[in-house]
Amino acid sequence: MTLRRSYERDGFLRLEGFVAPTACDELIQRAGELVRGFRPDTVSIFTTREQTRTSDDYFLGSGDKIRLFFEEDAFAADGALHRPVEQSINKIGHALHELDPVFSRFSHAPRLAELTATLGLDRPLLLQSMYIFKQPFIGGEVTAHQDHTFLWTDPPSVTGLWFALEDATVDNGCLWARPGSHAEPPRKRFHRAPGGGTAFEILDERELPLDGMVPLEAAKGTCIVLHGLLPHRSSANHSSRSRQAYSLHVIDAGAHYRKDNWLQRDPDRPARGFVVP
Ligand SMILES: O=C(O)CCC(=O)C(=O)O
Repeated sequence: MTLRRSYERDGFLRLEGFVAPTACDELIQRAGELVRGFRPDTVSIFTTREQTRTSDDYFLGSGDKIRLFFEEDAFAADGALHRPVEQSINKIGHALHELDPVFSRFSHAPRLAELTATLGLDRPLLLQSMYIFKQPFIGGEVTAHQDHTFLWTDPPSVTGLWFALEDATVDNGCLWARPGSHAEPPRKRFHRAPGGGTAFEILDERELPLDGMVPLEAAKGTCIVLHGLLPHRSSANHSSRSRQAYSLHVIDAGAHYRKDNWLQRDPDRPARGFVVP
């Protein structure tokens, strides 16, 4: 079966050995440098459970910047960090792919353009990048969601390229999804609220089904491609091993990107394709 047919059937692809171990290590090292250079004047926590937490200006302004977000469980009751800052960050988002030279080089590799062309994205635009630490002991759960909820285009086009930079297993919080469930209609749409902050527009009251989800364990170097309508989740990491991953979200330039999507860019610096002019 071709890659395209397999992707259309399952809503995801697991491409083992897509990234060389040395390239994974280069991204891990660079993310470490960014964290060590972080001097927080803003403490923003990333969680998929509480919508209000994601509404702060630091988050909403991060679409074309490099910003760091803390783990929810990083803080003691008195507000102090339990652990050093490098073990307390949930993720870095959301424009590493264009602002950081190391991540930009990785993200614009011709192989990624070839992959998205194979999947049928005619005019791919790199919209969002995230470096996800899934820290040992405190790495937070990511509840079941469809990426289309957050990066809405008409028609749906968002496609996730998720790279395991370390082995991702059930123990340290790998991704889970049910093959074929990208046929599920979108349940909700996350958008900027007219009065400020963000809100969910409920389109279908039913919860996303968790039944039948299987662990997408991924050895270091694996690329997992995720269809924008595929419900997926990951558990909290209670193990002593981190589960670092880099995730890129690509949309099709031929699809309409809503003006009230949470991620907005400086109009003078629109999202670009794989080829840097
Ligand atoms: O890495 C994770 O645990 C979740 C990532 C995810 O949901 C995504 O990249 O769309």
